[in-house]
Amino acid sequence: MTSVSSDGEGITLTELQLATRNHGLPLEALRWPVTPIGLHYVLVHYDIPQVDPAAFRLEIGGHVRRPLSLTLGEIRARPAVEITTTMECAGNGRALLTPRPLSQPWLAEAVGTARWKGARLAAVLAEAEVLDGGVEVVFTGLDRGVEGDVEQQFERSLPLGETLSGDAIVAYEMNGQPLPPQHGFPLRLVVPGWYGMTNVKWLAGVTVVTTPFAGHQQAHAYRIRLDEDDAGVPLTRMLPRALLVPPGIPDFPTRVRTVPVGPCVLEGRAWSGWGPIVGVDVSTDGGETWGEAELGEDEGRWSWRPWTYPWAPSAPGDHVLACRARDASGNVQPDEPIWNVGGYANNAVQRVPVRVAD
Ligand SMILES: Nc1nc2c(c(=O)[nH]1)N[C@H]1C(S)=C(S)[C@@H](COP(=O)(O)O)O[C@H]1N2
Ligand SMILES: [Mo]
Repeated sequence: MTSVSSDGEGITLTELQLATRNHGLPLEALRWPVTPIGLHYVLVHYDIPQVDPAAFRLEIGGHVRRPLSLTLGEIRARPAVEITTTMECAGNGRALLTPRPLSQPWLAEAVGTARWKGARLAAVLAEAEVLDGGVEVVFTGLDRGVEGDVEQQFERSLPLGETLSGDAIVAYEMNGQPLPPQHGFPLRLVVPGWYGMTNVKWLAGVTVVTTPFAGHQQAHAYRIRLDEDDAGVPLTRMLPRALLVPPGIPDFPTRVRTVPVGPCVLEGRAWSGWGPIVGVDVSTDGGETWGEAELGEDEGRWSWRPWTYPWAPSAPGDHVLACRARDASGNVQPDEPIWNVGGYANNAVQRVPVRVAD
């Protein structure tokens, strides 16, 4: 059961413990089109497993004609694809909800973009020959823990159609290097456009099933539930979000920004799992008035899109900067979040207070 903070309560030790294990993208790292490995956000529910690559096998089974047991060498020997993909945790924005659901307390930084290289999932499944009657594919990680009083491995499923038609890969490289331990060494699933939890790390099992998977991460977690009695709807693709690189210089430790009077260029990136970004609006007065940002180069279907917005504050004073993205499916970012039990999918507009000084 997810519980919430009491009214006005600061971060709890439980949340702090998660926040020191997992980390976000420092927002200034939005400047890189592909996030350097150590700056990509990390989210691990249980412990990072240590995996012996020589003994490792990926088991593909369940409702298939030819179960496969593949070594890393056999997976690497297949035709490789490399995709640049923006990945965001479904819990991004959770700590800005009131009351605050008690879990990893993300603000806005649970995102990153990487070049993932691997073998096409659809090709691997084709080789195993999925039998008639298969409805979903379950992806099992090697990491084990207890969640909702249930001992489990981290496991999630996808509808069979998504796995056969989509761009999903089983990835063994990130930014040209073997996966680092925290990002799933030696193998992880990458499903472009879907929220982070879909991308099962330390992937060891791919199982075709004939009834929908009802494991904890599917049937209980990662659903938008408006209260504890609500069965909810599953989270799938990432809603649009724009983030800006906080301009100027930060105060230590509060991180309040100071920007000099005069012209500057605000910059950031925007993404959506529901279609290309078609526009980004920027406000320098806390959302009262908006102007349209200029979109930068399109770096590919699944990669975030850069944007810039010129600004020229002429006098000292306090401002609240804000930005919001629109995608080709007509989704826009809301001003206020919709509260839900798990604290998911809060893509309300980012607000960055800055102090303009002489
Ligand atoms: N096996 C396993 N896979 C996992 C997780 C996990 O805890 N165990 N966390 C998921 C979640 S919630 C997210 S947001 C992404 C984070 O991926 P990253 O740490 O590579 O950024 O991995 C997903 N895959
Ligand atoms: Mo996540």
